[in-house]
Amino acid sequence: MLPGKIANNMIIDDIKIIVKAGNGGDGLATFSKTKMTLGPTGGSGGNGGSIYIEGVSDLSALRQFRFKKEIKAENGQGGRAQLSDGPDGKNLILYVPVGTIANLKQINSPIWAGRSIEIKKIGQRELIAKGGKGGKGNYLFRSAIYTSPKKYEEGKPGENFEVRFELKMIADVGFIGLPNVGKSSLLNEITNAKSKVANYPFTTLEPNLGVYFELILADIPGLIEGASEGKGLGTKFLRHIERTKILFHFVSAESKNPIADYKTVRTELESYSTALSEKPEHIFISKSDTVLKTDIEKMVNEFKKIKKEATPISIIDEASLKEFKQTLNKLISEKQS
Ligand SMILES: Nc1nc2c(ncn2[C@@H]2O[C@H](COP(=O)(O)OP(=O)(O)OP(=O)(O)O)[C@@H](O)[C@H]2O)c(=O)[nH]1
Ligand SMILES: [Mg+2]
Repeated sequence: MLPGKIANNMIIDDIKIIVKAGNGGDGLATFSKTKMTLGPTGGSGGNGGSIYIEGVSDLSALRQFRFKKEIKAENGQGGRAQLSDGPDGKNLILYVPVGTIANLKQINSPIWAGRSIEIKKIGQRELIAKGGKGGKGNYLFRSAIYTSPKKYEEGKPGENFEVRFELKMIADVGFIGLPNVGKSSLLNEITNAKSKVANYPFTTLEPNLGVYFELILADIPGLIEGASEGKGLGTKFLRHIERTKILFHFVSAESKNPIADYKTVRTELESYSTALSEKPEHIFISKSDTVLKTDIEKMVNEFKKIKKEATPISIIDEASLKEFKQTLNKLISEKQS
């Protein structure tokens, strides 16, 4: 793929846009044409349209902003004669994937110290830029003394912000490990996911989610030594599992040194984030069908020596899959309690 080109199926997980809520319409100062009265008849301006964000299940929803970097809501229209108020500008709703955090700052301000809004649920709607209020027309300034006021208000400007949308998926379980250890294969086996599988490293270029009853499982691209310095695909995908409750760490039975593999990934995790490295973790020895039972036992014992419990698993071993599902079921019941 050419640098800078984005494949159609890629998830956009970090994108900046400008939002401009509509300005309020000006109030009008006008008078009744009837000679007898000369009373004020200027209507008020309409309110500017506001901009909201709303959570949807479509993880690729941020793609709409790839080419549309500035979103503007309608202005309120000016007040009219004969006590007629200007129409309000229409509100805009931007649909963003659940798990999106919107960070707001003033346009051109160097710091992102503004508001931060998180979308946690489908249908959750939050205001990000409020439309300006319409100005009052002169009719509203009339009083016993000022029967023919020339006064009117201008509409207020709508709020403008620079918004950075960051998608942090809300998965319950994060699959980690070196490339080619069978993470995607297992995700596909257990859930309805269609994560690409192949016998070479870095098959998975984007995080994939699978749903197992109430659990969301996230399969992320493989990590390698030096990932935290940008080697391989780097560690930027780790943020997709920052908020998972538990990590499933896969080490391939085909490896010559499973403990070293395990430690390599742990080192990368630790240099990325302490919070992530402190999450509970289950270790699995994947592709357990590829070696002899006695070799698997040896590997399990090696893990015991470093005080870790490792469970063998293979996508062609029904018993191990059943056990894997039981582990997931247990997580579901913990989630419910
Ligand atoms: N024999 C055997 N092969 C497996 C098993 N699980 C996966 N494989 C094979 O291992 C290879 C890698 O599988 P993937 O699921 O793509 O591995 P991955 O960990 O997602 O790899 P990356 O996306 O590159 O990080 C594929 O050729 C799979 O068919 C297993 O349980 N047994
Ligand atoms: Mg994969």
